[in-house]
Amino acid sequence: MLIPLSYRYGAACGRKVLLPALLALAILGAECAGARAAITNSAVATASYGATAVASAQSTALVNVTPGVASLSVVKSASPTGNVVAGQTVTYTYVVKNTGTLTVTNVSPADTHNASGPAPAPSGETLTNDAGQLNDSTDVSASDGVWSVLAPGDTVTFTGTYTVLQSDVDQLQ
Ligand SMILES: [Ca+2]
Ligand SMILES: [Ca+2]
Repeated sequence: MLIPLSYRYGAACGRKVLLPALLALAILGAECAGARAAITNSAVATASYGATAVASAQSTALVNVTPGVASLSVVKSASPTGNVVAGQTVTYTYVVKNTGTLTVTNVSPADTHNASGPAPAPSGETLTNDAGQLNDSTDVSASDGVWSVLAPGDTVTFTGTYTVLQSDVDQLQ
C-alpha cells in the first residue's frame, strides 16, 4: 500500500501534521525554504593606482532558490499475509521515504486496524537507504518509534507486531 503525502511550503513557516485515513505521519518543525527565496551575492573590485586605493561600486547578483517541498511516502507490508491462527504473530513493516526536497523531522508512522487487540506500535526504526549526501539523517533515541531527522531521498524502516487473538478469529470470518 502506497500513500503519497505532500505539502508545499509557501512564505509562511510552521508546524504541519498530515493525517491520512490509515496511517498518520507527522512532519513537525520541517525546515522552510520559502521565507528565504534567493541567494544574495555582492562583490566589489579593488586595485591600486600607485599609493591610491581604487574601488568599484558594489554589484549584487540574486539567485532564486526553488521553493522546497516536504513530502513523504510510506509502504506497509505484513508477514505472513494469510491463513493466520490465534496466537500467531504478524510482523508489519513500514518503509517511510522522504520524497521531498526539504529535511523533515520527527518521522513516525501511526497504525490502525480492525482487529480486537491494540494496533501495532511501530518502532525499531532503522535507516535503510542513505541517498545523496551520506550521514545527513540521524536519530536521537533508538527504537522509540520516531526517527529524528530524515533528509531528502533517505528511507527509514519501522517494524511492529500483532499477535492474533481468538476473538479476531471469531469475529473476522
Ligand atoms: Ca542521505
Ligand atoms: Ca528514534
